[in-house]
Amino acid sequence: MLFLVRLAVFLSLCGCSNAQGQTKEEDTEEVKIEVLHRPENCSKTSRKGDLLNAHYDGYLAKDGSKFYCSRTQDEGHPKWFVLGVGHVIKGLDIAMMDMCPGEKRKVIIPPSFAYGKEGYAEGKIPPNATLMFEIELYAVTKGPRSIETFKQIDTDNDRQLSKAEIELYLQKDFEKDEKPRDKSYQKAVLEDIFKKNDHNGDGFISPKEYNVHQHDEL
Ligand SMILES: [Ca+2]
Ligand SMILES: [Ca+2]
Repeated sequence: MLFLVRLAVFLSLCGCSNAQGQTKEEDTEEVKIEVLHRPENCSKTSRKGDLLNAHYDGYLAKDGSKFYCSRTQDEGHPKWFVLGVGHVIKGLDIAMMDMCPGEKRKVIIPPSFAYGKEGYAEGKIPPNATLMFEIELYAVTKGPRSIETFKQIDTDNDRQLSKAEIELYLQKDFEKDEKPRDKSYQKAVLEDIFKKNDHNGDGFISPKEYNVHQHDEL
């Protein structure tokens, strides 16, 4: 089951945008982060590609009205999402970096990092709205696109994932799975991964194509 989830995320992340950095010169607006509470014991912090579990409340900055509360949805379960890959608005991807489990933050997100000129949800978020979020992070787990996973797949350590390396990784994952899979299914999965991730078509998946942070000691 875990395999299926991982695979689904692996496959679905192909078209994701780079949430950070690339649009910096676009404007001078920035995401403001205020740390409300940081646990004393903070051994690991959130990074791009990590799977996060968090509650967040969203408010319109102009009048403080609440437009979103994760606590009132899904029977109050905190939300799971992969950080830094566009699963949430750009501003939240930025605001939740380097956070430790148990940390609380208040963040101000300008419209260019939120819903922009268009607004969202039929005026629930009006055009050009600055948003304020209160975030409480519960858990940080290494996501499917972590640097650890990349290194695990890259058995010859040349910073490129070859078809053979990914095939081996899939093979191990399939073996963990209860149900036996035939070779053709595995081959189809492999082809699909390359179709969606090998953007320059050189037959390898680079760290960039895999979408992990370049400066994470690769
Ligand atoms: Ca390799
Ligand atoms: Ca490539």
